[in-house]
Amino acid sequence: MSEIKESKKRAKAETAYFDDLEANGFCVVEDVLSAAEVFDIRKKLLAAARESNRRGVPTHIPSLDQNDSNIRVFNLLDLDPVFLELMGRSEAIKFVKQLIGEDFIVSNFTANIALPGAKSMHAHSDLGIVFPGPWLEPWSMNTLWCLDDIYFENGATMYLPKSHRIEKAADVPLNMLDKMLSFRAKAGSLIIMDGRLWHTSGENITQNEERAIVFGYYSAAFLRPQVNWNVLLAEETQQALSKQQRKWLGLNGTANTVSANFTEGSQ
Ligand SMILES: O=C(O)CCC(=O)C(=O)O
Repeated sequence: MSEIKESKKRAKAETAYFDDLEANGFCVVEDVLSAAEVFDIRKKLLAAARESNRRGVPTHIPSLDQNDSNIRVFNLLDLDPVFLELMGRSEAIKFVKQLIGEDFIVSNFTANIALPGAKSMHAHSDLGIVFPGPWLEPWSMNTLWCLDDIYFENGATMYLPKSHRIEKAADVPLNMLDKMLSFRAKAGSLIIMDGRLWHTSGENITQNEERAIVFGYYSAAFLRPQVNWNVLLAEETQQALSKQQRKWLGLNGTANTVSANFTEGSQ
């Protein structure tokens, strides 16, 4: 295929993703990570989980999960540089800019590995966690890096269709769990999820299938991030960051007026 045809095809596909996001509050982009990348990142995620426990940050959080079959890994950006790379992957950032705009920050970067026996957490919208509402615009969004094939039986994330249109808590249906559907995606896919979409982790009812997903959560720069990167990132990690990464993590003096760099020195 000629280069022009190839780029027209890409532009058409991109428009379809943006249309999906607008209509459904999510889109699934397949084959973003190669099989080798999935293998490598998954291996590093398991090592990060071990290191997190070693540092005293447990991977089972009883207030989030009913049992220890959900392995939660927090502060991934401090645990392996591969996650800093994921944070800045152009395939994700183009959606962040489309949905939120140029002034965004990285609000959190975590993973959840659902092992057989994993149960669902409380249903929520990610924007609802950082902003009480009204939820009028996609001021935040999640990127779901699928490190396994994900589907109903192995606990794929479940979502409430069209719930990105819900503007206030009073309009969330009481029986939303009955109406939820599961994402379905191949390992290596990137799911883009509008921060307003209500969702929960699915139950893993398989005997021996694991479901690992890395969640990169971005929000408008005027919202406080879910975590305080100044505290969480080790000095060594912070020293190695690029100017761009520092900005996205709100590490500069102008924390939530990202486009104003007037207090920064040249780094
Ligand atoms: O693991 C999942 O499928 C969803 C996780 C989630 O929504 C969260 O950790 O806030």
